[in-house]
Amino acid sequence: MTTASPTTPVLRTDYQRAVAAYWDSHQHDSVNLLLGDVDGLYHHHYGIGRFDPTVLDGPQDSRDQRVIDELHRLESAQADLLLDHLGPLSADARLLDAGSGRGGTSFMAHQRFGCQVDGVSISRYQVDFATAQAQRRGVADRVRFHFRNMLDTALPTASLRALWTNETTMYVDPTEAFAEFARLLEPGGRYVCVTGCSNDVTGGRSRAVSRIDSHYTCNIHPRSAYFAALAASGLVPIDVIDLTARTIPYWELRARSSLATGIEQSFLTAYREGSFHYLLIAADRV
Ligand code: GPP
Ligand code: MG
Repeated sequence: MTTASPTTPVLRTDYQRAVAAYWDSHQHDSVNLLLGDVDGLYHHHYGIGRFDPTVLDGPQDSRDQRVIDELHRLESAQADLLLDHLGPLSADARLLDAGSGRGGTSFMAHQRFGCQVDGVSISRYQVDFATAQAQRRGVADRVRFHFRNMLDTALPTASLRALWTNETTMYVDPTEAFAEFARLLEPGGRYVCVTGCSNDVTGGRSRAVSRIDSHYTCNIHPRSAYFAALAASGLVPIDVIDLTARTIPYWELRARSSLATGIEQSFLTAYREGSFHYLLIAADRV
């Protein structure tokens, strides 16, 4: 897609510079690279679905690889579920991956729908990594990654049939982001958000949620903030799916793997105590 230059610098604030620096410095994150090496889809999101408990048994020397394969399968299942909610799409539809990471969900969308996909990220490292993947996969003319801020993408107004955020809205103010998404979507266009959000009902942010924020330099929003921001932007929810119970097995398996990073118990605590939800929200632009 032709893109104008952003009207403001890509990194607008000290916070955004800190987030970009965090992701630019994550170049040896084996929990993501080893999973991506399984089939060349490098994800920066978590998984859903039951794991096969037999991966933990059997020969010790191949246990790690069995667990890696299984965690990757659950992460790709999450992306597949997200794509299921983009709606029927023809190959001439234009799509945006807002916070595209190393490109995993973008490539899956292109594979499934044949559409042109643009991804934006404020990490130059991630944009370069994903662009190299697009070249390796021979789809660089159809799947493109840009060093851009999702709050100011400079993509044309009403140019997109669908867009998604796969665990990226905890880095932005949802009101600002959804206003830009509403601008980008054509009338009737679809926005799908998968996110972790704190539970308004249990009150302020729990210790476990605060630990997750501090681990990833992010700012998890309350559930209510999503629906207020959607309503304010003319994005009308059609599906809201609580994926919390479906993501807990992923964290249980990850906690038992040699790739555990130390954040697993915080996710398990937050989800089990009910202070945190894993949600998919699909909304239409009116
Ligand atoms: C990172 O995925 C995802 C986030 C930083 C967003 C936080 C998500 C929430 C649901 C709160 P990753 O794949 O880079 O993380 P890890 O390296 O831990 O696998
Ligand atoms: Mg990961």
